Amino acid sequence: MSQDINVGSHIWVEDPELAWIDGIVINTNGAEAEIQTSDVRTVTAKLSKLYPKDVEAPAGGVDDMTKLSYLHEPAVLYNLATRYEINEIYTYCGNILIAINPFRELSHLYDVYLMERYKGAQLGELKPHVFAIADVAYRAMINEGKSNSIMVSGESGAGKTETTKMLMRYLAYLGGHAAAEGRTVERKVLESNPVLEAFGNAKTVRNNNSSRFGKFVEIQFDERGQISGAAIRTYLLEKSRVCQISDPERNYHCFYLLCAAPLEEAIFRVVAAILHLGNITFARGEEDSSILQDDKSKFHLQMTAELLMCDSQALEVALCKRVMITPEEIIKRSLDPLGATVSRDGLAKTIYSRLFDWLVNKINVSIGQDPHSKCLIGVLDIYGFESFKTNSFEQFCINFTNEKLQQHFNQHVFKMEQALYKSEEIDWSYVEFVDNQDVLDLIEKKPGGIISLLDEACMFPKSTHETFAQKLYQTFKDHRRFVKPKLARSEFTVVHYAGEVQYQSDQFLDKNKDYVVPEYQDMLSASKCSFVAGLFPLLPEETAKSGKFSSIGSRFKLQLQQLMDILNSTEPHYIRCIKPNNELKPEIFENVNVLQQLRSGGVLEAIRVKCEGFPTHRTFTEFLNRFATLAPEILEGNYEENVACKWIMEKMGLSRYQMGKTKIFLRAGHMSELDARKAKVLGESAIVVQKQIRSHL
Ligand code: AD9
Ligand code: MG
Repeated sequence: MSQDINVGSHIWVEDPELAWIDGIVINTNGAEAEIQTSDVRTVTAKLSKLYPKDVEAPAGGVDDMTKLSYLHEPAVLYNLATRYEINEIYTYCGNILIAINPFRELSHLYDVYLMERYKGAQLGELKPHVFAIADVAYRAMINEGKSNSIMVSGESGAGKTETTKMLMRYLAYLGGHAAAEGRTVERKVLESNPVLEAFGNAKTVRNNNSSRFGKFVEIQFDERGQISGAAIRTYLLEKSRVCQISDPERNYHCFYLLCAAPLEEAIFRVVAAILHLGNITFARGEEDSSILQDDKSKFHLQMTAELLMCDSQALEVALCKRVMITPEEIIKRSLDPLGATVSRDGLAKTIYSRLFDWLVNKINVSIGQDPHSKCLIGVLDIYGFESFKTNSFEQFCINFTNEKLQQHFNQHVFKMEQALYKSEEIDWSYVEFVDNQDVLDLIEKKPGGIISLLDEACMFPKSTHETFAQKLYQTFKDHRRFVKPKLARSEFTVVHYAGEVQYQSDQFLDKNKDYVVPEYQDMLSASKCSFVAGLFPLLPEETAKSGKFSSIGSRFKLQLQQLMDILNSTEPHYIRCIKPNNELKPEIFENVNVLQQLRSGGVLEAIRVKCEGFPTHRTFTEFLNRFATLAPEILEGNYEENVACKWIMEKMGLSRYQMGKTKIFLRAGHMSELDARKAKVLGESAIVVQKQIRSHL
């Protein structure tokens, strides 16, 4: 369907700084157009790169993207920006809620009065809100007896954890008990937040209270719809933070809280031990061995041993020496100072992650699960897609998670579209659906995916990150989602759904090995402090001595699969959090930054899926109100509304649209074509409309 390009059209044109700016075409020349932008500049651009602007769009934006006449990138962005300016931080995109961090208290948005209003309200009846999503999930669970889940995603500092807390507060409000004896389950669930945050959150450059783990809270309900139990699952705590932090970032909050806490509690004993452990430094001893650097280090070693209630001699040996088991003999090898430091950090990380797991388990026991519960609402607060200057194994796992969730999301969006088409009884069979299965295969296929190859490399003693990378280059040289960067020796690039990410493979092997050195294991399981010993239960002889490594990657993959299994058994709801700027300040909306997040969060992908089908639907009445001028003759006859709509479409020579029971479903480009014709009819000067929606999304 080609269109005449005319002067006078309102359009969006790309802009290096603002991403998109609106303007009017003032001249055309072949495939080029000259445009006067709204900030009164004249620019030229290819006609094929212009998007139509809806001049009839309401001034304050629309609360649901599907109400946009043109569903394309600039319209979506502009709509969000307009709303953010007037403190409307929530917008729907169909059933997806987009939440833009206000970086200021909007307490009126979350009070009990508002909770009461959202209770039982239809989605769309009130303004978009997290409460509305929680309410829909709760109603669906009660009415259909089916579990629901709410997935909250977004980049660091976008507001996931705050949103999750809001959701949990609202669910506690809906499913709460009249205070019986003791603390209710919902109170315990809400109270678990500060504890988990103390041990799992830290200040980073992106967020002052950044969660360094993924969290899935499963809230269980009884048949009366009251909360009867809960379970918290956590994913991939960032262990390295225990030993490596760069200014101005900080370690986990608990290390600072410790300074204000009494030492008798067993948990803080362990936290304190980790602090002392970190202060032990090593100097070069005889040959390539290492010794404690000075008296200070001796003191810290002593303190660590006392706090962990283990033998200080054994601790020193365990730090400085390593037992090697060969088929012939057992050798005790000395570690050089660097090796001893690595070993020390390994110990700190292991202790901390065991402590964290213990805590999560303790919270779960304290809250209690309801074995009879049939329905649950799961709330997922998980790190969004990450692409930094250097990306290591953590980013790889995080992005793998996001690929998984993205597939789930796409399938859902597609299914919802189909459901709508079906309910309107229209033919949808030719709507195509392309998802990201190929990236997932690249990462997790067994055998042959990156995770499998990494495990193989870890089990083969002679492997290095370079041989691992070579193996990847060889295996995936023709894979369209894998790229070997130019001149790379050990880097590799994965073409993720949200963009390319280059990974540095140098620490992949080490980070994938989850292996507690037997010396540490023996020493700590023999601790006189039952709490410490409990963190290191004795392993069956065979596993302990075989030195067989357990792979973090494979275990994470399994955990993720279990999560997906739960999610797949639920009715999903999605909240996409957006961070409007990197200064963490209110009132700043950075277009380019937001667009990137809409892309990573799959919002643009969801729109693409919609555009494959029928991105614009209008009720017959709405359609006629807008376009009756195109066929004034219908006003004279006494036609059924749907007949009149069809008449207009046929008169305009547009096909491939569909008539539903109450709505007309338009393909990408139809709306702009109709608007262009209307403008012509209305006698406006010449019109340019370019439909490029599909090719750009
Ligand atoms: V991270 O991946 O864990 O680093 P989150 O969880 O996405 O990140 P978080 O919820 O911690 O971000 O939000 C960051 C900060 O933004 C909070 O500490 C608040 O100061 C601020 N924020 C987020 N959402 C809201 C809100 N709805 N109202 C007011 C908010 N402030
Ligand atoms: Mg968080």
